[in-house]
Amino acid sequence: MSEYFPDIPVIPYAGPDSRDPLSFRYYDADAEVEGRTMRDHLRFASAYWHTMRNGLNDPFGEATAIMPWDDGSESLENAERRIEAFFEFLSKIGIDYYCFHDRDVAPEGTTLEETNRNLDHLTGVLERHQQATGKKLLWGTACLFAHPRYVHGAATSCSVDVFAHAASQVRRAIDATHRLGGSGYVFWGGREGYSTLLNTDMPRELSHLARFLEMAVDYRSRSGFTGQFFIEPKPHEPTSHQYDFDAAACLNFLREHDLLDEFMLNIETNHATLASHSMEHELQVAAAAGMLGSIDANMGHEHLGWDTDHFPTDIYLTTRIMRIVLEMGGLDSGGLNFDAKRRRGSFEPVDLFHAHIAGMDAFARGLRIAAAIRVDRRLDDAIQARYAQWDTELGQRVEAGDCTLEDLEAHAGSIGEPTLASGREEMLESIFNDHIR
Ligand code: XLS
Ligand code: NI
Ligand code: NI
Repeated sequence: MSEYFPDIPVIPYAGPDSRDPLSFRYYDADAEVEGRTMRDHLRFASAYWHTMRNGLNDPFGEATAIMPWDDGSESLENAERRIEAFFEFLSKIGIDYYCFHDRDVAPEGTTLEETNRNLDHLTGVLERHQQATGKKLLWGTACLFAHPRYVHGAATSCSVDVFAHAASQVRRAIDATHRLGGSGYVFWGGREGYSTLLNTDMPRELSHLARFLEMAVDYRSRSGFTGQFFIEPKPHEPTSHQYDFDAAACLNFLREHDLLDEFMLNIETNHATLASHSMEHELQVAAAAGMLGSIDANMGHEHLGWDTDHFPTDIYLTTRIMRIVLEMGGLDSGGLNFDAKRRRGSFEPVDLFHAHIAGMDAFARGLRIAAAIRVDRRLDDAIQARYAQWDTELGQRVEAGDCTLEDLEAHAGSIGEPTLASGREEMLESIFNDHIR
């Protein structure tokens, strides 16, 4: 097997004083935090579509990425070479998992039959590389947004013929994920939404989306795949309104269609910010419902209103994420998938390493800082103290549903104007800052 990254070693952990950019300064895979290794807490995955298929073009300019292993063709040989390069990358960077769309790894053929054959073949190649390297599939998915047939949507297309194509694609992508032992399967509704209500029957499209997911659930149980299904919310882009707008909208949709037990959510930072939420908000909404399953780890740019998928290098962000993950006891079958691409100017192959190292080190720091915040307890105690009145007899009665409006009016009449304490936001931010080191 040829080497695709010949000048790059297996990236070592060298400690915070290291000045070698091709070393981890914070991510020490086997170091323990709260009794578990960093590797187990973080469950990093690399996204095949960004790492291997993103040439770094933007709406104003063509691809810049140098990919010596890729001849630019749609041949199966080229697809195999990319997979070889990818597994070498995973081995050298020390990432255990990956995620992919069907079309990232296998070219579409001229007939459905040929397309399926291509996917089967390349799934076999992925399988062999997994066996040889010990790398694992975190989740698979179907690309239901790139091909022109999905211009009006896939499961929400105005055409039942397109719906049928999408159904076939999901069936095959579930099969591939199953064969590769994937922990999960993601539904990101790429073009499930609308551009204008002038041509859209929204209730009809939404009911089709529900039927589509029901069929996937049915197929999963019949096929014997036991992986977790995830829905990935996103508010807009490419459509101006996506049906899976945010965590709350997804939960509502799943509840309405009695699908809550079959899915969890895969929350992505840049999608949260596009929805005008913080990532923390989205994670909290999902976690509070017991529905936080996995994370697409990236971040946007404060000046750009697009899913720029930058690598997550902001330690405040990673700390906030890891606080919530630790609080809920870990990600279980999910992971931290770097749904992230290098900036257009970072076009050399070595930048794939720098970018992942930056994200992994930022999460390792976030994990340690979040654990320290939990030991310190000042922030948790402040929240508890803030709601202390609810622990009184009256508060407990209200929470238990054992109170009427008249009871409360009697209480309000007897106490006069309530006394309130400060919310102490700046003090709490300062305590948070105590830990950022
Ligand atoms: C796009 C999405 C996509 C999903 C997988 O914005 O984040 O990459 O994660 O289809
Ligand atoms: Ni994503
Ligand atoms: Ni995204």
